[in-house]
Amino acid sequence: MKKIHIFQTILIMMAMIISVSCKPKEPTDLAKASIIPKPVTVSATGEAFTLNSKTAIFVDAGSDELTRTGQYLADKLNASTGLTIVVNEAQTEPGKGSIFLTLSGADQSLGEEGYLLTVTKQQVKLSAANPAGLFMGVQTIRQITARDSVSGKPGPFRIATGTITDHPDYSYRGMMLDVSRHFFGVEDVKQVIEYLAFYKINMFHMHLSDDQGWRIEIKSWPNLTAHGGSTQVGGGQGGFYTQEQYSDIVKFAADRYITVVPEIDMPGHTNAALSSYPELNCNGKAPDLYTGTDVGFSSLCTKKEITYTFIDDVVREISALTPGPFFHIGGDESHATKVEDYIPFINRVQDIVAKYGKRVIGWDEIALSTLKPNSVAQCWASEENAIKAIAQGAKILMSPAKKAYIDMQYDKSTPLGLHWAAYIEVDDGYNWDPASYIPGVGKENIIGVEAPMWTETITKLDDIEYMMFPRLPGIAEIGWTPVSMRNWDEYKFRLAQHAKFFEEMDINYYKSPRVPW
Ligand code: TNX
Repeated sequence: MKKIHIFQTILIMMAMIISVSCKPKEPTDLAKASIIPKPVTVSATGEAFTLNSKTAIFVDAGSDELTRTGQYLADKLNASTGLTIVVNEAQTEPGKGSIFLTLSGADQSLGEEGYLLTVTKQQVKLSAANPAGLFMGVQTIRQITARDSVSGKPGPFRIATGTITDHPDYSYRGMMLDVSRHFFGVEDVKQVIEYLAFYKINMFHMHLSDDQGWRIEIKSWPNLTAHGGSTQVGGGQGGFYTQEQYSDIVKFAADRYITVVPEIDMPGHTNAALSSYPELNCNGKAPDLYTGTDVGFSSLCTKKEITYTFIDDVVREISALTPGPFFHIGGDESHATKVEDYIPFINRVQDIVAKYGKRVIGWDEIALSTLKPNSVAQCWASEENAIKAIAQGAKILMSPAKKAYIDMQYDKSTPLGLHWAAYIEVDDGYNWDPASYIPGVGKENIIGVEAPMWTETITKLDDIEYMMFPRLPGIAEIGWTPVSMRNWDEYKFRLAQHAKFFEEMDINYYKSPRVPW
């Protein structure tokens, strides 16, 4: 009798445990959603919109651009939910069960990239003043679509109800990829761009030339790639993008509201070009290709006229393929160029870039020259140069190596990366404010923030992922979310929740001990 009683009790307890664990964990509190970057305002209404076989996406009728963004959302949601959501053009106001992307009636103060997301039990409505804003809002929808069952079976998927009003703090939120030290093919680059989109990064800076390799076809100077693109750090095969491939990357990025910023580094970091064309050297002799990792030993011959013909051709050809406003001229670590040669060189190159309708960005050393007021100094090392740049009316792009360099090792034990600037753990990379980092350089001087990924030690996509994740989401939040709303002790829990996205996207990420995964 007693035994039976105990047995019954155990059974009841087991049933209770099972019923508790099978109970849907309803994501009905929008305020608790782990969105990165953190939106400006979120208000929750405590219910949920359910995605099911009847869910459909609607976009304003007559816009291929909105249909494309709608399809992008459908593809992403279908991949994660297993549903087959389709995209329709809205002839009338769509009703129950719809996810509606619209530009009509939006508050213009949302700006270029802002959006308003209103979720009720009946409908998800995303509105924005511009298509870019809708795309940003789509990323939020992706991040708040949650599986509400813990039974292990797919779905049902839900979106918690409430309202999000959101817009970025800085207009330039970027990542740089060095494709020169090690070359990365078009598919790898597109994968990186896809990751950037998820975190609302809107600028992709491609470091297309350096001592170790020239990576973009220039039709008027074909040996740059034929010879100069033929190897890489360590002596491996190298590679380059044809103009068609580069345009394909630019288009892939543009479809995700990401602007490509091409960089041709000069006058230093030019051994690959110097090795391809002897006439670019002051002594007329082409050096051998270089596959080491030293810096500061090469220079275009600043006194030869052919150098400027060369630069004109390169800037002209690349600018013609680049719809974005910027052309990055490098300008860093020109230790092999005398400063009295460097200054007039940079001045003249700024004119060439202006001639092709582009705005100059250069590493902070360009502030030694006479900057055009619309030029941008990318601050990586020298605070003095940053001050010099703003004194000339130029703007600053913040990439301080001690904080924003995602090629730095996380700590002594992490296998990839360098540490000349710092070891940058995930919290170090998050805990800084671009607008108070350099005394005298305030928010009004800064266009935004960028995380450079130099690739001396990075040889494959897996390595890029390991260095990007989970630091890149932090840079994205620094660029998007006002500093007053940022706090590591709160962010780290949101970041931990993103492990599920990393896993879904098959990202090789660093499981930092500082993040409560
Ligand atoms: C410095 S940062 C460089 C690059 C290296 C990088 C490695 C900058 C403008 N120049 O040439 O790749 O350090 O972290």
